[in-house]
Amino acid sequence: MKASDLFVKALENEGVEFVFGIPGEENLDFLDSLSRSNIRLILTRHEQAAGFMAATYGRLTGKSGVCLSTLGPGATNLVTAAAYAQLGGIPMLMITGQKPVKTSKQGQFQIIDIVDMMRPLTKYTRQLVSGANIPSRVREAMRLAQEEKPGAVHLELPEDIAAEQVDEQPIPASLVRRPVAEDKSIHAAVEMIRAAESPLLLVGAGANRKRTCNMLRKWVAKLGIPFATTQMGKGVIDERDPLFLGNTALSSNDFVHRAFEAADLIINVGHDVVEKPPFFMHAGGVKVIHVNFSSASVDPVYFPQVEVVGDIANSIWRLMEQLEPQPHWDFSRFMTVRTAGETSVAQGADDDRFPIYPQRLVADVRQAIQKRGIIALDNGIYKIWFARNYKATAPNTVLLDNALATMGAGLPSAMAAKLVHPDRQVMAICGDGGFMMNSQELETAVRLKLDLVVLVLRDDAYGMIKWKQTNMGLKNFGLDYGNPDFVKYAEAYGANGHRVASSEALLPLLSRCLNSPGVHLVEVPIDYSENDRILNHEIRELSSKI
Ligand SMILES: Cc1ncc(C[n+]2csc(CCOP(=O)(O)OP(=O)(O)O)c2C)c(N)n1
Ligand SMILES: [Mg+2]
Repeated sequence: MKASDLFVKALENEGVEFVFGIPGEENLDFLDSLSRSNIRLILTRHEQAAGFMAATYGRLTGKSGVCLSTLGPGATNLVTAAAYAQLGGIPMLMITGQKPVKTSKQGQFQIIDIVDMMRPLTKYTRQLVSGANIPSRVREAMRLAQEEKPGAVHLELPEDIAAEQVDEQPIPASLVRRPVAEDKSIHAAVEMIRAAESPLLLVGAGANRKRTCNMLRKWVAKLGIPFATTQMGKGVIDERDPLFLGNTALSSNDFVHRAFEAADLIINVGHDVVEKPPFFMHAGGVKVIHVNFSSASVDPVYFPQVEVVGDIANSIWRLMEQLEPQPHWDFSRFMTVRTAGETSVAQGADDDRFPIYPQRLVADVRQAIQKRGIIALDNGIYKIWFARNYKATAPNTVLLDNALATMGAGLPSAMAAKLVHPDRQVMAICGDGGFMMNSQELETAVRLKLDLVVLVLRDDAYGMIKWKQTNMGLKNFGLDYGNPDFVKYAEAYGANGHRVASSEALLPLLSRCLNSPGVHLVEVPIDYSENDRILNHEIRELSSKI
């Protein structure tokens, strides 16, 4: 058998369903092998988008997504997606081609050291130097990508190795269970939680795993300890729960931070310092129990006193078994904060200004989309509004990136979400800046016949940076641009283009697009004029008064 056939068999053996990417001539044997497989090739228009799609597949399934590129320029285009998966704790395998490694008549044309380039961005990066090694290399790469904390891995398959004759077979995955926390750490945590007066549960990215979500829901129901979410922990527990205190979209000075200040213990589940800090620790301040698959990286703003390291679902279950609600627990201050926070979050939901007010946009999207519908956010100022105001009702229904926080991932990740969940409504929410970074994938979405809604929030600027610029007291400079006519732009791709013309028109238009087939781009003119006043000043002032 051809080594590339063995490579594809090894991927089939791992349960791979899709390969996202753009082949080059160095991948042609691999492509030929793929043509005889049930694995579906999803051809994209930029490798970065293929990488974001593979990563999102990994995020939603827990199984490594796979992307493909050629050598040199194709592989360098994967770099941002590698960083996205690696920082985001998302399993993803990148396969890149290479010129023949044994003999080649092309000098150094297109050759850079991709294996080395991927080193700081991956858990594992290797060149295949013999077809016989394919089974072990693929298994090892997949094992590492998927093991907690998941991340990116890379294999380089040179042309001559892909064409070798081999007779090896893939290596089946072992039966492996995640290690569980040691008894004494559980005991220490139980004692601390029992003795605390006002413990608070914080749910972060690492808790967004199926078993963990179930267990945490039971935990909250049994113990009645109020909880907050980080941006990437949204949806683990339904944010409509009466014990939900708020999301840490901002790192400080929001209502939810008043609850952090009132807590004497934070049970921090699944957070690590890669995500923007949800709160800041200070010497002599609140105590923290770190519950995660791996130990806490110490940081000036994060240095927990107790760590429960091991499978999170198991840890939560064992803590729950040993704990009962304590009569001395006092959550009254949390509940005051909650009430004020909920009022603040509801403000502006019915604002009828046009261009659309961000709070109105969040409220209307929430109303239009199903409970299990998925929103995939790009990066811009609206991400803060969605994280803060949008109530996530089911796990992994708010796909946002608060780790690399890259622009350009909104549309590709929505497309991958639709491939994984064809039965659910999916909406990409992008700024005009982030959308234009991978807007060429509209062609891919149309070709794949995806039912997808793509919101493009038009402020004709890199709004998020303008917000920071204003906050720093600097004059408006260097962040405004023009835009194409988005309706025509969508239509040029064979998608449906819509423009919101008034605030009342927004909700019916969103509903209509979500409920009709095809790709719908909706241009939403957006009013960011109050971002600075509200996010930097009003919230801080009002929350300090409660
Ligand atoms: C790839 C990349 N480049 C630059 C940035 C820095 N950055 C963060 S948000 C932002 C502006 C986003 O503009 P837009 O997508 O239009 O969203 P808006 O804030 O205007 O709604 C920039 C430049 C980034 N996060 N990622
Ligand atoms: Mg913008």
